[in-house]
Amino acid sequence: MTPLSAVVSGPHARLLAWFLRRGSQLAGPPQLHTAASLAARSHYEVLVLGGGSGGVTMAARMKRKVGAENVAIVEPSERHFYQPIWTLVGAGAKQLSSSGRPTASVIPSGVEWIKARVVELNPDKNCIHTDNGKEISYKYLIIALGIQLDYGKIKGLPEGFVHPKIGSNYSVKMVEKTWKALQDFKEGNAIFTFPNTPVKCAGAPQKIMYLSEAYFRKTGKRSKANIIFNTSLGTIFGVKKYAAALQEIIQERNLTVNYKQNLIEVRADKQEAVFENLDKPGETHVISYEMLHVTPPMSSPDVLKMSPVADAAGWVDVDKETLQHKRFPNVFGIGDCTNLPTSKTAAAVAAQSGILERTISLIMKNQTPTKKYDGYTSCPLVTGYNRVILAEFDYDARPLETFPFDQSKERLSMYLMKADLMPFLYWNMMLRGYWGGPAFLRKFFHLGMS
Ligand code: FAD
Ligand code: UQ1
Repeated sequence: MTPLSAVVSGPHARLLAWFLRRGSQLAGPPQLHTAASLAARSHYEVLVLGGGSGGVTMAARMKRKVGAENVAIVEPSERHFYQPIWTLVGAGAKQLSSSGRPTASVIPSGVEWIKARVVELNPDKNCIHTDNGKEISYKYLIIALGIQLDYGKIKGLPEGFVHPKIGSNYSVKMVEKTWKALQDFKEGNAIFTFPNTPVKCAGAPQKIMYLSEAYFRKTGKRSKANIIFNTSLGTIFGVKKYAAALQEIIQERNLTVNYKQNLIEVRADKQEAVFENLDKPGETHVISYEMLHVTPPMSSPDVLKMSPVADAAGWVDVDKETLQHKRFPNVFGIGDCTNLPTSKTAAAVAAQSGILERTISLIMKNQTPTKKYDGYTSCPLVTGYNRVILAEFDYDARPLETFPFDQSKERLSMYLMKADLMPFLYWNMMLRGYWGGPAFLRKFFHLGMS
């Protein structure tokens, strides 16, 4: 059946949109989203910037607080992606198609989807501007714009991606190229990089190295592969307990790790990568590759860098416990675009969403926020096609493990959780505002333990 909205345009469309909204307010369950809004209003009680993990999750939670008709999400993309599965897509263990759904299907029903890009924030006037020339005002603003991929900061990229033997799990456009490069590998250096910037999911750059090593072993190519992890950092992982477990794996599997090495140029036509030594400025060296996995430099989205909500480094400047903006009390931040001093993951976003819901509820009642975010984040370190070390930790890089066993050991159960349970939980619970992280499970499993 053709939806009514598809055959109506012009002034009738606005009338129809108003009618549908009104109908949804009056007549029980609201309409399902089939398209971006026909006629967005210019004011909302709660305006959410970004319809990724944090944006959709918070819109679902805010809908329950203030009603769907009072919430809108500004998001330009037609598709919403579950990015954590790209690690497995790059290794050929999952299909790319399983990672995406239409944005329309994840926007909570009745919530307005403003299909546009935010180009300016004006928190002094409680409004934002979009790339289609609209000004939208709000009572409360939630910023969830994610992190920006800066491939262009590496000389020779992104244009170098037209060549074979190079891929990147961080981009929907390049993730399948990783799998192709793995399959095409014959003999030589397989290089994996980690940039000199904050990144999302700091484990992902090395997860694909372990998967590649396992793939080479499985296909009889291991003896022909020299596997190298060139990282800008000075350690393999920021939490000692998991770093020790990873170091053992690195030794056992004969992987080479070079610290303080930053990728600055890719000569993809010649299959060469150029690194600078961060300890010796000006010193560079060139390595030939048979396969290159690039983790790009990342930064705060450009629209935030120059905005009044940013700190000196460009991130949304929020209180690390309440997620309320430090200078604009009706502005809040969640996820990768914030300066929360924890590792940027969807797991962290889940935990933050429960705290932020509580913070906003109290602010709405003119009360002081009470619930405090402890920095919980989690990184399922995939170390093979059926093995995961489940890192979970807080602001102080202290392990904060959910399960009553040592999570620094590689386990099949944790792999199944990462590969199958987590996507289900994400689409069906987190995005609907019903998953605030595993703290309740942790408490349950640790009942009676000191
Ligand atoms: P996003 O989900 O990225 O959403 C940001 C949204 O803002 C996007 O939809 C974007 O289109 C929109 N946007 C950007 N600019 C504008 C603008 N100007 N106007 C309007 N909208 C805009 N996390 C885990 O927990 N576990 C894992 O195992 C894991 N593995 C990962 C592996 C890879 C390869 C990658 C890439 C990520 C992984 N993550 C993992 C990280 C996780 O995906 C992110 O931390 C999470 O999605 C952050 O949510 P967010 O809402 O902050 O940003
Ligand atoms: C988690 O909550 C989460 O958010 C949905 C993830 O993102 C994909 C994760 O990877 C992990 C590990 C968690 C933590 C959940 C449990 C059950 C430990």
